[in-house]
Amino acid sequence: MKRLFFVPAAAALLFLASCGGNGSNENNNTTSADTTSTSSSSATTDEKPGADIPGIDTVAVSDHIKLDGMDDMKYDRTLFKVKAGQKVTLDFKNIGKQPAAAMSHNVVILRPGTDVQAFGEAAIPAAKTEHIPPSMTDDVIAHTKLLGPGQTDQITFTLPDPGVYDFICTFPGHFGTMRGKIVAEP
Ligand SMILES: [Cu+2]
Repeated sequence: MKRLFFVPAAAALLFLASCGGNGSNENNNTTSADTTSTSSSSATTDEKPGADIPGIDTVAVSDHIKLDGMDDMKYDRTLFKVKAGQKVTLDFKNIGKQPAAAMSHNVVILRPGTDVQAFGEAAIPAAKTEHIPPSMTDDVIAHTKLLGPGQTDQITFTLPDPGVYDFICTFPGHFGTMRGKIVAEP
């Protein structure tokens, strides 16, 4: 005799709280990392110094350049083009109204290859020399006086070789925004 016990299976219902979707829809990867053909025509850079500077094509060669310094710690122009080996006259004016102790300006033209950041930092404590750092005068092609509001200065200089020459204002805190380039053409 066989007795079959049909044990009623206890309906053990296991609710597995499967938190499947964490809703991580943060895949907004709009980074189009595919840089398409950065064709750098490096073959022509030897001929024209500064050819890669944006807007350089619209700047005419001149031997007399004018530049203003303003109360918003900017120059009115930042790009010039001259002839290497030719005398250039620079007329600089501080057209601002802030007192000289707070907002003076100059123009310091640096030799190509000068570390502009290092020069600007070295100039900060050099108040006795109108913020031209004595230890780095070899890097200076020419510079104006340090001008208070309404003052002007005129200098002449010659950029000896073709190349790109940075110029900055060395009044403390200014060289970050007051900087530009003079391209000397062959
Ligand atoms: Cu300045």
